[in-house]
Amino acid sequence: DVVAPPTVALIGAPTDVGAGARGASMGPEALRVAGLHTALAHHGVVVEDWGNLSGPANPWQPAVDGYRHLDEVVQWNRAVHRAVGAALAQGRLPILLGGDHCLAVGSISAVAQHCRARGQKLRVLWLDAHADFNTSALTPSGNLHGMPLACLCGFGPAALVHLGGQGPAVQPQQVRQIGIRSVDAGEKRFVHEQGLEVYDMRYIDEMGMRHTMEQALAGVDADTHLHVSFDVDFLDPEIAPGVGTTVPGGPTYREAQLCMEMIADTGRLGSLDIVELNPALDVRNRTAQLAVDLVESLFGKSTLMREHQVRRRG
Ligand code: HAR
Ligand code: MN
Ligand code: MN
Ligand code: MN
Repeated sequence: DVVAPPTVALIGAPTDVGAGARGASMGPEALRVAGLHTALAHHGVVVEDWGNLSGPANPWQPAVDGYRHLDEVVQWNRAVHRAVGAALAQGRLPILLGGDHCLAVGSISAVAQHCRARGQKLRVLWLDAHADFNTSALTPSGNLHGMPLACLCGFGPAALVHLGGQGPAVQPQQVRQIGIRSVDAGEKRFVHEQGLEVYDMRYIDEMGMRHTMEQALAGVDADTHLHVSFDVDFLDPEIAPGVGTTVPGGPTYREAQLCMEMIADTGRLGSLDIVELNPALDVRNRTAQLAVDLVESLFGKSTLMREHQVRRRG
């Protein structure tokens, strides 16, 4: 059956207030320069560019009570929450162009509110080298890009935990973490304690990306809204050097493509974050180009070819 392609809203959030390195603030422009708009349009996706949000500058201060730049992070996330909520209310599929990963609090809290109001199930796929499940007590850095998933699950400063109204935006059972290979000691205990479903690199090595994605997508049905939070450092740094916190041993080009293709096959993608791209550390914008290439697969680049093959093979 032919499903009408979605109308996408690109929402830029040019900031690095949650990160440990400067430069992710240039992510939205780098993705535009790499041709995100035309790449999606090429696959029949209608694209609206909603431009960039604005917010406070990066004050580059040390942590206070376990958080760096908490006020600035809250302000940026309020802006993201509002814009992503507006896009969803207008039937758009929001793509958040980060910016660092702290922005997922605003984005996913808006998605969760939207799903709750419509009685839809929400599944969050967290593609990342890191678990991003630190708290002020556990963090080694105070950088809030290492804490967004904990905040969304109810563990963090009130201003972030309650961004989308009372109570946590998501429950750990709604989340699948994929590609994880750098978790701090206290964070690791907390991830287990909260029962997050983690498909780390060891799992992907042993079981393969196909089996991993079958597991991570199990139970996704016609009633499910899939949110993909794509931290570009998910990818192996050999192919994606343009990120602030590289960790060796990530998915290869084809593993990452297969991951995106299997998400596309569900037809349930409802919203997307592209975060942590750092053009200051990139090589001739190739990480941005790779991110665009992968997002094309997420929107069904391979689908026509596959239908053709399946038909031929009978
Ligand atoms: N776990 C470390 C910390 O909390 C590093 C986190 C780095 N996070 C990201 N996002 N790049 O995934 O400081
Ligand atoms: Mn194409
Ligand atoms: Mn992250
Ligand atoms: Mn990361």
